[in-house]
Amino acid sequence: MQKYSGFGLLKHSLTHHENWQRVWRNPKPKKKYDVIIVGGGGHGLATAYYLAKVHNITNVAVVEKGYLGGGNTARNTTIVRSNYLWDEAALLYEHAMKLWEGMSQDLNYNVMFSQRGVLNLGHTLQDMRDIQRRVNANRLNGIDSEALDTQGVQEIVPILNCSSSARYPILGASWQPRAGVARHDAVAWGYARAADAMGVDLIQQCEVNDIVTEDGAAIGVNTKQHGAIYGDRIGCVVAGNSGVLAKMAGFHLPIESHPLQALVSEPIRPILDTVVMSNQVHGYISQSDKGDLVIGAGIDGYNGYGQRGSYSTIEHTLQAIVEMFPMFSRVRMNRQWGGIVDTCPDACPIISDTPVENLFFNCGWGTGGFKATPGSGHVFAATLAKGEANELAKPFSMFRFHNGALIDEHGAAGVAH
Ligand code: FAD
Ligand code: PYC
Repeated sequence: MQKYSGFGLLKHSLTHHENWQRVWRNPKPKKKYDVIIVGGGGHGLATAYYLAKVHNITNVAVVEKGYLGGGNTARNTTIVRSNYLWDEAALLYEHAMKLWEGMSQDLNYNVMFSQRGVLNLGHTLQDMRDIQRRVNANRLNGIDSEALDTQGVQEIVPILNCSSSARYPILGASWQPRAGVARHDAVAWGYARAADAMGVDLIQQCEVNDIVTEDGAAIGVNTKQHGAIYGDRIGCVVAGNSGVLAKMAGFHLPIESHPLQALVSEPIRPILDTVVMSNQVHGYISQSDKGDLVIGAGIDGYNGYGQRGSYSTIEHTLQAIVEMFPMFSRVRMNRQWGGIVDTCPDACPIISDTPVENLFFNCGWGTGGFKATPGSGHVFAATLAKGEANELAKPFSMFRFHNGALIDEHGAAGVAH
């Protein structure tokens, strides 16, 4: 390792920010593509990557209004797990989990996927019944999942307040050992770099303000910065703005947009080596590799597009954390932020064709889409390549809200919405 004196460090910090090589190109959009993906978050970039890699479709543009991975991908708390209740959701999230397990090798880019395990705590008898039911369902689907009692939880997290005199005593938890966290930016950058290398055009600072249609079919998008860009198929992956894009195309999605907040503390020494979530007391926490405590809870209850949130939610979240971890009461909080999440009535996503031919939507992941990123991209790429839903995506059609085939995952969503 190279050693620098204080002066050397200063010199290098001032001089080494030059001649950096671009990790991806900055192309001008072509007039026409096979596929246009609107939204350069993790899901959009993963979709582009798998279109090129699995389906050999490289004449693809990702059109992003800001910078790549600057939306919810940059704002989420990176919890990855696959312990969902119903077969349809469990299979989709487990598909993603398997891709997570090979992602750094596949992309040749370290996404720092850390399988440190996730605990979902139970505080009431009903919680424990629900946990047992979900663990059983998970195991039937081949997903690693265990039901723990209080002592089992305490062994995994000795610093958690498991006293029976706590206001909401911890009766047990579900435990998924293969679950964990990943480096969110690296996921976006890894997919972007690999997609670009296969010829995908990543077009940043380019906002779509209309869907161009002809005889009821989408033929392109109109953009503020570059005018019309045409495509045979259009995939919208614009978390937080899905309703806005659907309106441009002339239909409604059963989606509400809400702020979801998170915050991090000052960095402290390593003290928490797993992820702890409580739906009942309502807060969740992990510790990043830098040492910050990464904290969040549920959505702010009102609708909105402002990427911030209300004070009362932060206050409530920290009350929950201190209830569970009294020792954190003196840790100072460093930063707080919000993202906008698109929530569906059944807490499951929409991966679907739409009333407009050649226009597809991948949205409604609510508070829990980061964990799905590779699986979502993989099945959406297949859907866009074939022009019809891939097997894993079929149950998530937007038309399930017409025929009533809902998949209620509010219990497994882990975060209230
Ligand atoms: P984004 O990363 O938001 O990408 C969508 C992109 O579309 C954006 O970059 C946006 O700029 C672009 N866009 C929008 N409109 C237009 C337009 N008109 N033209 C061009 N581009 C446009 N999930 C988990 O699984 N685990 C967690 O721990 C977790 N924690 C969370 C914590 C917070 C505070 C938040 C806000 C979310 C959390 N989530 C979590 C949810 C997760 O972040 C999202 O479900 C996921 O990141 C969505 O990915 P995406 O690529 O679809 O969206
Ligand atoms: O879906 O596991 C989740 C989650 C945790 C925090 C936000 N979403």
